[in-house]
Amino acid sequence: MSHGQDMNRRDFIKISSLFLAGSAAMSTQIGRTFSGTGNALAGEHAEKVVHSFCEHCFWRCGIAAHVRDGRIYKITGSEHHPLSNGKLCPRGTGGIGQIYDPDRLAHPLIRERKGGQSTYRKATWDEAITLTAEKLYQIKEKYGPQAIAMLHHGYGYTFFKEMFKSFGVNKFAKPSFDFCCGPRHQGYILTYGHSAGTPEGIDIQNSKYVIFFGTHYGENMHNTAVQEISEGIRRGLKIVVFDPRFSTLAGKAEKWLPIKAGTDIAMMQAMMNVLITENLYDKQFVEENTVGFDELWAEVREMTPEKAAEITDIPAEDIRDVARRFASFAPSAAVHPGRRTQWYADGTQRVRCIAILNALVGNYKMPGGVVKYEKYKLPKAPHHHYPEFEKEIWSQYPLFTDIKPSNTMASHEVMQQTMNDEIKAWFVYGVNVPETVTLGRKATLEAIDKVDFLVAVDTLPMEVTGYADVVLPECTYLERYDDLDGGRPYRTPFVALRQPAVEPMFDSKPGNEIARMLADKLDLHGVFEDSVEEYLDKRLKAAGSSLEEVKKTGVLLGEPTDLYRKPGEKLTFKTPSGKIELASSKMREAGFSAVPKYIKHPEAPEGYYRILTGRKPMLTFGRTANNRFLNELPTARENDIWVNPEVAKQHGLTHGEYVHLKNQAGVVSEFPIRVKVTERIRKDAVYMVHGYGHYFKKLNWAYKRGASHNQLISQTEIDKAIGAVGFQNNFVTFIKEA
Ligand SMILES: Nc1nc2c(c(=O)[nH]1)N[C@H]1C(S)=C(S)[C@@H](COP(=O)(O)OP(=O)(O)OC[C@H]3O[C@@H](n4cnc5c(=O)[nH]c(N)nc54)[C@H](O)[C@@H]3O)O[C@H]1N2
Ligand SMILES: Nc1nc2c(c(=O)[nH]1)N[C@H]1C(S)=C(S)[C@@H](COP(=O)(O)OP(=O)(O)OC[C@H]3O[C@@H](n4cnc5c(=O)[nH]c(N)nc54)[C@H](O)[C@@H]3O)O[C@H]1N2
Ligand code: SF4
Ligand SMILES: [Mo]
Repeated sequence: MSHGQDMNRRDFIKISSLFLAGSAAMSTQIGRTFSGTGNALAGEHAEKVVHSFCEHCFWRCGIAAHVRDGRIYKITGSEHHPLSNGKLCPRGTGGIGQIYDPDRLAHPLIRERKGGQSTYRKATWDEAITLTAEKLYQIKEKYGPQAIAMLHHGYGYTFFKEMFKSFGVNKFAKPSFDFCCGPRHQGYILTYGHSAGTPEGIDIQNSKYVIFFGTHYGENMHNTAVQEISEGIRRGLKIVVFDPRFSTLAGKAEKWLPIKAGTDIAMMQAMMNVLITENLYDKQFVEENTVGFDELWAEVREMTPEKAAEITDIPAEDIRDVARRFASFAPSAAVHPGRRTQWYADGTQRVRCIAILNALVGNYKMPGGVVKYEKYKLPKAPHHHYPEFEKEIWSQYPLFTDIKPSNTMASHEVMQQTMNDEIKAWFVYGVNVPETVTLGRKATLEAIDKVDFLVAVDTLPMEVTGYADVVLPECTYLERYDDLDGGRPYRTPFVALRQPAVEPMFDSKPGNEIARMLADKLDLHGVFEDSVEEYLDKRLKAAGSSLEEVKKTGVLLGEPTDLYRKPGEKLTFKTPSGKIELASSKMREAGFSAVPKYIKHPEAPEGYYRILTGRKPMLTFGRTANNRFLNELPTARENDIWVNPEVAKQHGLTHGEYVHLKNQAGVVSEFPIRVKVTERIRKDAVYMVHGYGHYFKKLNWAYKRGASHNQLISQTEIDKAIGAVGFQNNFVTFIKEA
């Protein structure tokens, strides 16, 4: 077993009955929720509908929580919120399974050692907060504030961040940058001077032709995008999918191109080659609005479709055909930027290829092309009462600094600095570190073992809480206020409110209260002068509304963004040249190639297959793994390993049998995984959904279901420009059950 071998200091918690909420009262609550829906709907009690936003993924759609007798009995899509339009993805409705999860963290917990083994004892909030404050204070006194780091994901972190800033702590990191969307933010910023956005600035509503590289909408369920694509298909939108696997989206495409994994840059260079050699690009747009065309041409002129065909395993004729059709539908055509873009170490340049292809056809601010949404003009939060201090960037990666979100380092750098004794304490908000921070689970656990003090704020007994010294149980998003969701550009600019639909259950508390208690203990006076309601009210009044008003619908809407270019409009971009940078000056200055180069990635050893990963409609990794509402059927509670029939035959595997996976470094999956024999995957790769194989027994529903993707990662490559971590150069073979 790869976890918990070192039983000295930070052994993984295995025993403790105090941990669970699972009381008789809780079971009754669950029973009522699941079976009582029909009655509640027909009943005569007054119903309350509370408008808020979802936390089951980071799209943050508007929800309507339907409450009766103090209980939420269903969650529907808000009709007011522009990201839901009255609909939710399947996970959004499943919030009930999170709030009424009987495994929820019910009380603060403090680690204790008894008889040579660690256990948790139930603590009062005062004890847990006092211990946390004392430890953080001591570490800061002894080593300075730079010995403390906060890792965060999800939307409740903002109050903790305020608290830490006023404490002088400036090391913030989120794995969703370096393990997820870092390359597409930076790749876009380097090229266009602005991010690709969430939701992405692609005018799918008016597109005729959209090309996707990997991005697997339909399995990746980002609500508004899935709605727009399905409506598009009804309207005649043509889709092309480059994916080594026949994804759900590939099933809707006019063309599925089973590209060899890791060769996308060669493919896109060849498409550029066709656009340029056949004069299909928008010459005038390129001359007026871009720099670096000659340098780009010098790089891609050799990458003919014939050459790319050898690399990508896609026939030259198909490459030509896609490039020609893309140009013929342009400017109402686009290449989608994707989301989890840190596949390999060249993610930033791969996303730049996407941005460049769009620029070449001149689709910028054109109906159906690349568009730039605007934000709601929400004045900045009024409560920055911490002393002004120089914000230092702690990342060693030269192009990390341009990231818009206010993180100061990559999450894997927190691990590295912990191994070097520079960081002594972690405050972890909503990150299941052992399964998420992919330096390989083994390397991550070594860093966890090294850290002196670890606090986890979570809602469930996820693996990370099993390594914590203090566990602070936050209530779920359905039971609390958070800060406003007002910083995101969209077609209709909006500010969204998260507000409680019901009271916090058990002894859990909202993040804003926990942060306030910590601030008080640390004598950080004035960080949170107002109550959370007063604070939100002030912010909303500054925007011309009020908390009372916004509580009614959960959103404040702005004027629709003016999306399209006017004839003759002069475009400017926030890049160093003021133009779209086909050759990036910042990449060049930082010592990298200014134009994207194709780099060959390692191949699988004989008998091994590249592990690819993706998403499942009903699941968002740790957030939903234990959700009984979303994973009711036992078969849906695990993942499969997709294997091509020829490979299955070679290894003697049959559909439905269980195997262990072994990676190139000899790591064997802790739990077996079911084989899915399917033509839908190339012969040189296998595929599994991330978010399974949980090893903490306290997760009664998720424990031992399927195999962990993260456990099989032993080899990573870092994108040296921005510090994102590629983990797709890992390969597995099969070990048949005895
Ligand atoms: N091996 C591997 N690693 C990956 C990926 C992969 O595909 N494979 N994907 C990467 C990607 S794309 C991403 S975005 C990241 C995601 O990484 P994470 O965001 O860490 O993902 P989760 O596993 O969902 O962990 C979320 C944690 O937040 C907790 N949580 C849920 N709701 C709340 C709340 O309201 N308050 C608090 N305090 N906690 C809450 C959950 O219980 C869980 O412990 O992982 C990355 N890492
Ligand atoms: N239901 C659901 N939806 C989700 C999530 C979830 O957990 N559940 N998570 C959300 C999050 S945090 C993220 S980041 C997104 C991720 O979702 P996306 O950004 O859409 O997907 P990726 O993870 O980039 O890509 C997965 C797909 O890429 C293919 N692929 C793998 N390697 C290659 C390659 O080298 N080349 C090409 N062309 N294709 C390749 C895989 O076969 C798979 O189909 O989904 C979001 N939406
Ligand atoms: S896409 Fe689904 S899970 Fe994500 S925020 Fe929207 S409804 Fe929730
Ligand atoms: Mo992600």
